[in-house]
Amino acid sequence: MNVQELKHPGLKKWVEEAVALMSPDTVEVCDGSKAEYDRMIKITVDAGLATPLNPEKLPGSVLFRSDPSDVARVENRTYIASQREEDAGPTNNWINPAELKKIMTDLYKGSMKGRTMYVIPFSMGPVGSDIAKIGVEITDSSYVVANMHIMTRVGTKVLDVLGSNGAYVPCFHSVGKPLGPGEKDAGLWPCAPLDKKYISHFPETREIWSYGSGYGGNALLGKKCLALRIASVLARDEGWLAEHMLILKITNPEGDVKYITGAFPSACGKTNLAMLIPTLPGWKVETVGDDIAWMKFGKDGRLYAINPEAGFFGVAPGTNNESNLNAMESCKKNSIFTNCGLTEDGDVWWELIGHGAPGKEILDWKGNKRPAPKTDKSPKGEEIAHPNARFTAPARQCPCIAKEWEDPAGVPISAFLFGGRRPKTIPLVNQARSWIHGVFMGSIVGSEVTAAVISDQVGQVRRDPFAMLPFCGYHMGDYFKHWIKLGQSHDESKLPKIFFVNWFRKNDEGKFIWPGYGENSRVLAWIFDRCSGKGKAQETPIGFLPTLDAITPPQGVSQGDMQELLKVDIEGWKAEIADVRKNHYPKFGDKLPKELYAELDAIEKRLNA
Ligand code: OXD
Ligand code: MN
Repeated sequence: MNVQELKHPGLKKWVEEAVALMSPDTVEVCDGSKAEYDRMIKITVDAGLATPLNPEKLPGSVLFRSDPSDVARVENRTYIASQREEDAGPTNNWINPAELKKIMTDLYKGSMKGRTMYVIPFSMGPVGSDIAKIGVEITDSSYVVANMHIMTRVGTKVLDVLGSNGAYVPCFHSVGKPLGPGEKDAGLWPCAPLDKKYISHFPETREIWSYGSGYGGNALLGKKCLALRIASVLARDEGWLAEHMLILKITNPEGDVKYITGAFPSACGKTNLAMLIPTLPGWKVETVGDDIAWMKFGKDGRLYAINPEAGFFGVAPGTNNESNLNAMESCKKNSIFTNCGLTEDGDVWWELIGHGAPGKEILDWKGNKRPAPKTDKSPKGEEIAHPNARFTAPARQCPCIAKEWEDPAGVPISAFLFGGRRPKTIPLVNQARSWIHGVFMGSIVGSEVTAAVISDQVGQVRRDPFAMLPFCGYHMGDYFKHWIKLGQSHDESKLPKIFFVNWFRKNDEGKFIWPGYGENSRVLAWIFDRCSGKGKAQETPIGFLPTLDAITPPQGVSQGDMQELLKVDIEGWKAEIADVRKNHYPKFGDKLPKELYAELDAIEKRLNA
């Protein structure tokens, strides 16, 4: 389709203005068809950017290698450009929007010369769902178009819903690498240098402008930019929730079903939990979403969640048949791999995939020939796959995808989980006493920083409230207030119950006490039962903990271990509370709701009683 055929005058004008600014050679409006996807892949293969994989092993799949400067989300180049700095808050990078638009307009001038501009109409959420939102991304990257086909719903069907005056979030994206006459990418991933990359959000005007990066959340603008940073602002204004949460469907042995969502910071096994294979006989766990949940109130006063995405953008290293068989199966075909190793037989390989690589040589993520590894481990810094190598796979290919995953009405949520990687103090599971106590728990989520994240903080606990630290599009203090207000304005008995979980407790020798993975189903079963008014619990100063006989320990976990996992570490909690009071809450200044200080005082009093 060409721009002249667009039936939405506002959209047409916006595209025409972008064309005048960015000067692409040609413009295409994406129709979302399979033929279009195949053409995008062919363009990238012809440009030397993608390698087709062995069709007998990974039919319909390709591997990309990005530029070494363009391998992850760039948080220090990500901006919330609200009119007032205080509306972005202390946890976001702020620039005055007019100033930022001026800088970026200069960068966008002629940035698409020698390239095609693609106009991608996309829906976050099932097309036409009341909970879904429409975005339109303008990009000069065929890699982005192909990924957006998998991660969102794209094309003419979205334009049909938009009609001639529907609302959409306009999203600009350019890799920032115009081509001169006759110039080609010639196998080099196009992007701009780090100090020219900008991932910008304008919350008041609901716009996204991204420049200079072609990778993941920097470039696939439906995901973190729209579905979290902009959507969190929409949700605040419209009375709903846009959260960095997985969505699970759980069925008990009697056939009763409940849905729960869970927020966890990076490197806490979120995708693994979303696709867990339960070890508890008779229980079934299915996936609705692995990263983002949008939740609105139904007429019955309950919260209903949709997964706004249509695919998984999963971290490859560490994923194997033991840790996540369902993810391995999801990316067996029609998938895009980025920054993985390439074996001699045309297969992908990554660290902790569960086996060495065949043959004599392998190409690493930079395209260098290396000896084929005999095991699945590499020394730190010498990895064959980049530690943030990814697979993009259609959610419908997941063997445990729930049949309701595309229900436009969403699924009713019974529980919220919060969790982090905490070697000490935080018990295996703890149920909040009330909504406000649960919001307090969410506001203090912390996780031990692993080597993969920020090296100078390794081993320390970094607070990541609601796992939204890099994704909240406004002041976190106001975000806490929004959660509190939702509780105050709805019938609490119909709201999800709130739980804090911790799969990562270690003993004094530094060994994990709880085996995690499928065994987490034992904890999910207790949570499920608590939501049905069952499940044995005792009231403690920090919340409701399972009684010692409420969770049957997995093999290898002794009664003593269970006691350790389920005890209230009074001294540890006092230190936790002191840290929140001294180092965490003051960051939010007078925007920190007084209700949260009241919770802090109350828990301290109970611990001292
Ligand atoms: C992600 C993230 O990629 O949270 O989902 O960083
Ligand atoms: Mn995420």
